[in-house]
Amino acid sequence: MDAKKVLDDLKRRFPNEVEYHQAVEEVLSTIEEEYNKHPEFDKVNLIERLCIPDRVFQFRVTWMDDKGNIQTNMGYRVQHNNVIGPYKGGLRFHSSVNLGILKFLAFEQTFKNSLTTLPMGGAKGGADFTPRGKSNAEVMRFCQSFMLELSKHIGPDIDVPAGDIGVGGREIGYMFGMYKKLRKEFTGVLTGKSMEFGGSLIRPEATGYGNIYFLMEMLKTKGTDLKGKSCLISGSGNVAQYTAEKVLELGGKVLTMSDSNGYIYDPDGITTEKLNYIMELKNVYRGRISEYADKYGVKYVAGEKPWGEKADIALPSATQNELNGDHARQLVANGVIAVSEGANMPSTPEAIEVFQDAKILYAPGKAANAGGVSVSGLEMSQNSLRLSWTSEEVDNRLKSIMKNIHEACVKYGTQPDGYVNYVKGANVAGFMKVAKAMMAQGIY
Ligand code: NDP
Ligand code: 2IT
Repeated sequence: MDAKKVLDDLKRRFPNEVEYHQAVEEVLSTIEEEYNKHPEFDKVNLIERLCIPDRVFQFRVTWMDDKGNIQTNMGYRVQHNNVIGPYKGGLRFHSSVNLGILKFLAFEQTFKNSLTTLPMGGAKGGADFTPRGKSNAEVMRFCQSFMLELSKHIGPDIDVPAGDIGVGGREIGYMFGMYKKLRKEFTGVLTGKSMEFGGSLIRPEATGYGNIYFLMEMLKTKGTDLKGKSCLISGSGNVAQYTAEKVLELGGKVLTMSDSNGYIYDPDGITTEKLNYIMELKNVYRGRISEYADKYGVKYVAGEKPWGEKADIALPSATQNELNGDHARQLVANGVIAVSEGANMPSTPEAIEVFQDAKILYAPGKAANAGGVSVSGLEMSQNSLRLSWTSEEVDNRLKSIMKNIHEACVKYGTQPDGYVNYVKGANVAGFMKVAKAMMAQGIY
């Protein structure tokens, strides 16, 4: 593999898509050795075919706000690869959304979904629309207009979207309703649905819980667990909330949570009661995390990330590139023993290098946060069966999937000195399955 040429070609063809370049560069640098053991891959230019999405849809979304003004946003769906199953991946609604970000997310999703062992290809979509600050009626009109276009490209055996930043149960419900009306069919075309119409138990919890199940597997390799360990969590959305819930259940202490304006630091730890307040604040009132500091009289740091605080474990659960080299050095200096990513690509390449040089436990998002899409896969199975499983059944399957992903990382990522490079492990394991399926399906 000529990794430099592949990357240079991508940069020439898709200039300015920096997050996409970043994600591809990380994967190429870690799979190169394994790839080169298979000369048959290079003969069919497999790597370039795997790096470039199968197709990309872009469309204008027009909707009317509550004042009667006509608003436009850009909508997208990136269908990256479907060799192991229908395209699958979330929708992100946030003002920062652009094609480069969605291409990085769809690329990552392909490897992540391969790791889950379930039959799902990779995709991602969304719009540069932020639900925050909009009324329910505005969000509904936006979702309906978005689905008017998206519905042409998705289907239960074609492409199955779900949530991501800015897209939760409310948005999925509005989009599902519109798809059903347009197509006159009731199918499992979206996951993350409410329980009343085909959603799976544990799907809201799955990404956060799954990250902690993965973390527990990593800690086990060091003969330890979460009891008495302090954790820094960034974000206060879906992933962060259920990460915190599982940390508390397993005896850990949560010191911080954040949003895009700043973070709160609670030296006594966020208790279950305080977490319930955050859930209501964020999911019902859609308020700011600073209100927690006002209510409980703790420190709020505006405009900063929580990574300067001292703790045993860091769980980035907000967004990409939210933890840089300086943050990583600070965490390591403060004695962090593990970093497990709930968000997608939250650590910069420099930060990853710092963690790996310090030989701490470091799990990349595509392994550690795969629990969300795994339970989406289980939701698809339940929809196909027209049955629903109990919480316990779904949770047990989630636990065993996270354990399997951990084992795959150890298998492919253990270095001669015994250190597990989870980035390499996840990338190689995810890649090999997709590559073998691509080889079997011919050149097209
Ligand atoms: P939510 O929209 O529920 O929450 C996002 C949280 O991150 C909010 O606290 C938000 O703050 C904060 N945030 C968002 N953008 C930024 C930014 N640019 N800078 C700082 N903070 C930011 O999203 P999720 O919890 O679902 O997603 C969080 C991460 O987890 C994302 O990286 C997502 O891709 C990843 N993920 C999500 C999965 C899922 O099933 N939902 C599955 C796997 C990964 P604010 O309210 O101020 O915007
Ligand atoms: O990044 C992710 O894995 C998600 N946002 C979840 C995707 C899904 O289809 O459940």
